[in-house]
Amino acid sequence: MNISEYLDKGLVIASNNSGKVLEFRKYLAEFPVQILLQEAGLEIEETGKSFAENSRIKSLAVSKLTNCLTLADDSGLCVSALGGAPGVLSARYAPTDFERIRRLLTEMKDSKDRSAFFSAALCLSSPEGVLIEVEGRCNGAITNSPRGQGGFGYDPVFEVEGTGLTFAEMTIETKRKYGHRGKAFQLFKSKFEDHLSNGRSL
Ligand code: ITT
Repeated sequence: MNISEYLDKGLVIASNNSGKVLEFRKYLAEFPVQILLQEAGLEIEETGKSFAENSRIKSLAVSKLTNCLTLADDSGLCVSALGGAPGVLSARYAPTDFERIRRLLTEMKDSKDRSAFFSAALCLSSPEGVLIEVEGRCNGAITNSPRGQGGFGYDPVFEVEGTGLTFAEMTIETKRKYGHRGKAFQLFKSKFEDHLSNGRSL
């Protein structure tokens, strides 16, 4: 099957995170493709040591399960004063967004160095294998307390370098411009368009 034939069946977003799914829906709106979601509650074990490895694991597993083209995102926050933590364990840092933020601010309490970055690794697979892998990064700093109502996850405590705003104080369009996922998607988009125009067999 070639990529267009697969796309006729839709594109699965391999994520249980509604914040990520909302961003991808916006990003993919310019492509004439039906967005599908993976089965609710499906959990693929993330055994990788990097965002890229985990993204590939999720993308390949869900693509094989659904027999559809599948886009996965593995992302997280790396904090200098915490030696890069929570990193690939960002989702497992505590049970809820609220508790994850509380733990982060508690562990950062006395740190003068607030620098941190977000990374997002995207992987597109067909059931036959990986097609596209890209990664985007956004530098910033951990705030002393949460600010803003938008976004999801750690957004209220991450101030984006050069903007004075947390992700939660940005519109989804501005977050796309500066953010790790938006930057990764820009790289993804040009590769995806190449695949579509070449109509390659997969
Ligand atoms: P899926 O694996 O099902 O996609 P997840 O939330 O478990 O969902 P990850 O394993 O990639 O996703 O964990 C990423 C963690 O980092 C999770 O706690 C997110 O809320 C957080 N995160 C990722 N991108 C973020 C963003 O743009 N803003 C704020 N927090 C983000």
